[in-house]
Amino acid sequence: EDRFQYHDYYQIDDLLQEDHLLAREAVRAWVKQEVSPIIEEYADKAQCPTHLFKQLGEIGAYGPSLPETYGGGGMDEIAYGIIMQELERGDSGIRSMASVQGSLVMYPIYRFGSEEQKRKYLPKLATGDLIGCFGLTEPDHGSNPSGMVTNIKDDGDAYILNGAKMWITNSPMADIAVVWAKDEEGIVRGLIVEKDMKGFSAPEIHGKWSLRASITGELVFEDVRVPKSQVLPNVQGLKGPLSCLSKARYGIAWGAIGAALDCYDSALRYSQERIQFDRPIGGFQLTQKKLAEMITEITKAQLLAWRLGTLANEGKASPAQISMAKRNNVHMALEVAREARQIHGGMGITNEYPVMRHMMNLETVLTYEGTHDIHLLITGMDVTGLNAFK
Ligand code: TGC
Ligand code: FAD
Repeated sequence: EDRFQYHDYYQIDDLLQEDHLLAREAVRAWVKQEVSPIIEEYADKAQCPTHLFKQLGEIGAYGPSLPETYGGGGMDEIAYGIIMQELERGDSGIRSMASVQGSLVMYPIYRFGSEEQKRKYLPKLATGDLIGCFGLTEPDHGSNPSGMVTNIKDDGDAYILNGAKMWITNSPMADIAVVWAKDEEGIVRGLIVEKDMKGFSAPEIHGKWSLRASITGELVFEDVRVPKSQVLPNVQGLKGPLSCLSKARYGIAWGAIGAALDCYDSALRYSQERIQFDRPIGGFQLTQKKLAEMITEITKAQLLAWRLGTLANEGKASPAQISMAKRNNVHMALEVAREARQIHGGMGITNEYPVMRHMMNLETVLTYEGTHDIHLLITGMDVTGLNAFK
């Protein structure tokens, strides 16, 4: 049973608008009804609840802050963040389904695509009638995507695409893939590759102990003939994919708070109900230290996300500010999950409670969209002006 109660220790809700709160209530109710009752079973079986792709479209989880013209939600960046938070309260994998579709597939097509591409793909992506994935990472190039070897060669009215992508969320299910590849001059270009193009396959990656309810795969391109009309015309270079990552990282900075809140809430309730030495374990100072530090860190993360959201609404959130929030909030959530796991004692390692699942999920969230250490180096570069990568 989903007994989740929200926690807003610093009355941050007072800083939100009516439409933010309405969006939150709607997504929270959906998660409670559609995600919580099934998520442990899907995670246990390492299966993706694919029936939720359409439903996520119906609740407006795909591109909530993209303009309505092509099916986006027309809301602001704070609404987008809040929706990601509610989804990740359910499961990081469910939030992943939505952040990939909205920020990594719809956003690049919206921002860098031709009018024809926007009309063809965006409305169907917004409803979940089409599923997309985003291929940047390669087997030998993860943190350093500029080293990518996936490439395109000119062939008249098409490009011939060769290479492979690794760790791609949704890929085995996807109808289209936004793929980043180098042209003959070594310039990174974006292409929309369709599932049935000859020479393209997307095998599933098995054996994950994390994000088990999310489907992950490879993208393999063997002389795939991609018409030139499938190239995103309005961007060249790594700033194409990196600007999509900024959008997704922003959503994750909010999303991770959802996972942390679920763990804290479960631990708080358990600490009040679980009796040892004839008293609730929440009465022991050591348990209180854990809970007090958890809510302090959650509150700090909520304030960071809110301020980042107001900057994003003004178009002023810098990539380095987004990195700081992604890194801080995901790490915070992982620490909260670990402490919550301890408070639940032995029960904490079972799927009777959500904490171990969140904890395992957050190990991926700490790594994808730029690892914990890569974001630290981005902050380091921003404050010193010195680049540790080169
Ligand atoms: P660098 O020379 O720094 O930058 C190249 C160009 O890009 C611009 N730029 C950005 N633009 C927008 N947003 C950002 N965050 C940007 N970061 C950089 C930059 O200004 C430059 O523009 P220009 O005009 O001068 O060309 O590039 P670099 O090769 O030195 O890279 C630096 C580094 C290490 C920070 C970057 O490579 C990086 O962020 N690495 C981490 C890779 C990563 O995050 N991969 C994520 C893959 S996708 C994923 O994980 C999806 S999971 C989704 C889910 O399931 O939820
Ligand atoms: P590596 O880059 O090999 O890093 C290994 C370790 O070395 C890390 O700890 C890292 O911090 C450290 N390291 C690397 N360089 C430095 C340095 N300069 N200084 C200090 N330390 C360094 N990618 C996509 O493109 N699309 C997706 O949809 C997608 N979904 C994903 C889903 C899952 C479940 C997972 C696990 C990953 C996904 N990724 C996706 C890939 C993800 O973005 C990469 O895993 C991530 O960028 C790290 O790359 P890597 O795994 O190759 O690790």
